[in-house]
Amino acid sequence: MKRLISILVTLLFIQIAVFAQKQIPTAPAGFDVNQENIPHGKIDTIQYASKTVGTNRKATIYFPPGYQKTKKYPVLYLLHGIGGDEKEWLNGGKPQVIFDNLYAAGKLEPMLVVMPNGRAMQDDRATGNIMAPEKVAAFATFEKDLLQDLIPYVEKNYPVFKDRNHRALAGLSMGGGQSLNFGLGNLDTFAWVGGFSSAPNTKVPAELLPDPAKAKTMLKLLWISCGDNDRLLNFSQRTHEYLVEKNVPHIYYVEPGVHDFKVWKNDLHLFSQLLFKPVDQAAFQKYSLNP
Ligand code: FER
Repeated sequence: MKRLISILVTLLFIQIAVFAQKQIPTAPAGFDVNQENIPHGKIDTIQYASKTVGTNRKATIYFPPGYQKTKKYPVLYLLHGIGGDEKEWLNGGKPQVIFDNLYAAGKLEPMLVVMPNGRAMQDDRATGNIMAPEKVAAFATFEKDLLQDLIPYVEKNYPVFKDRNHRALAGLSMGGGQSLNFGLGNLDTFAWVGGFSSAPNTKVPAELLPDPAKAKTMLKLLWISCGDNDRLLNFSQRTHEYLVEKNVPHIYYVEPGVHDFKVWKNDLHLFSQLLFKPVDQAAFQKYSLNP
């Protein structure tokens, strides 16, 4: 009996030790709660002429607290999911609250955040059958709109840096697939890439990253995250496995959760703090459950 108890106690301690070792970072309580007594950023809607679609298209934009036209900023392009539009992040994720809080804590490099409509077609509203083939195809068409219409518009009209080291691309679900596809497919344009709960539009790994050596030298940060109970986890998992096989440094962050804004807000909180700062690849491990 004594022996049994001592075995059980030992097992308990091993459990505790393993648990302690495998804590992954998560956003602290209150990270997404509006605080009245701190400086707040500003939100605006912009319109740009899209040659790709042949219409004027909308995007929302968040300016950091203390924004000054005489300064220069890097830009995060932040993409929505299949049921969303240029307002989805603002409505569902309140990124302005997350960012305001991070700025107040001195944890964010000042940046503009542009939230476009990633459904690049004439009627780009998220109405009717959002899974209709032509609507899904419009998420791929957005690559051209982003590169040839939106980014040039932003860089012509706002005080921003115009090089790859100062452009980040990230998104949730369909927007995560877009970010991986367009980001890794256009390494000359983006150095910081993040896919949150990336959807089935994510290219298969060998197409996504045909030249791992090039990606390795060019990428500052490649972030892949997903909730552990998300039915789309396999798209992140297979990408991660390929990156491991090809030795491409990246963060693979699997967190408790499903396919929802609780996960994406946590991702945004963690991912945004890494942007446009010196990168410590050794610290990537702390986001992973794998030793
Ligand atoms: C699919 C399942 C999910 C799909 C897209 C999604 C195009 C996208 C989900 C989202 O953006 O939240 O089969 O096919």
